[in-house]
Amino acid sequence: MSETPLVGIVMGSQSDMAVMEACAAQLAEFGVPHEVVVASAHRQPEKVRAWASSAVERGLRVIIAAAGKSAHLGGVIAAHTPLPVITVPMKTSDLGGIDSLLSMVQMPTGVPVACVAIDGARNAAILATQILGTGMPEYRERIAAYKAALAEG
Ligand code: RP5
Repeated sequence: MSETPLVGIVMGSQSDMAVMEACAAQLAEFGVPHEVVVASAHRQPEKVRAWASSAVERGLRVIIAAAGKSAHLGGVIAAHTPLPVITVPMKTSDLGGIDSLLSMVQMPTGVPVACVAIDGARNAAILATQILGTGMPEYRERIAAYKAALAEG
């Protein structure tokens, strides 16, 4: 997308992309400009810090962080930005994503992150668009239309 991104999607590995493509697709469906980056909290800590700490000045309003196993990416991102962070726990081969889920949802008081379901990529996009909608009526209207369509069945 050519517009300034409002939502940043970050994931810990290229291997997360297969799931997170659905997140980007949902944002695109809502017309939300977004960017996608792969940056690992433990393999590329400086890349994560630089990306997160420059997010506000680059125009981002919401961050979606996806990771698996000991999934500290969202918490590390939250440490470096005042923006809201939505985390997506990746399903894992050993523990089915419970490891990722607990790593994200049990953030200590003071540095919260929101957390959607295991592999809940689309819900992360919907929630991010809802957050944008609190101050940008066009996105609130798109969510309202989406919910109306859901209700139609
Ligand atoms: C995390 O470890 C990633 O978010 C990914 O979900 C998991 C496995 O990564 P790879 O070994 O596939 O790169 O860092």
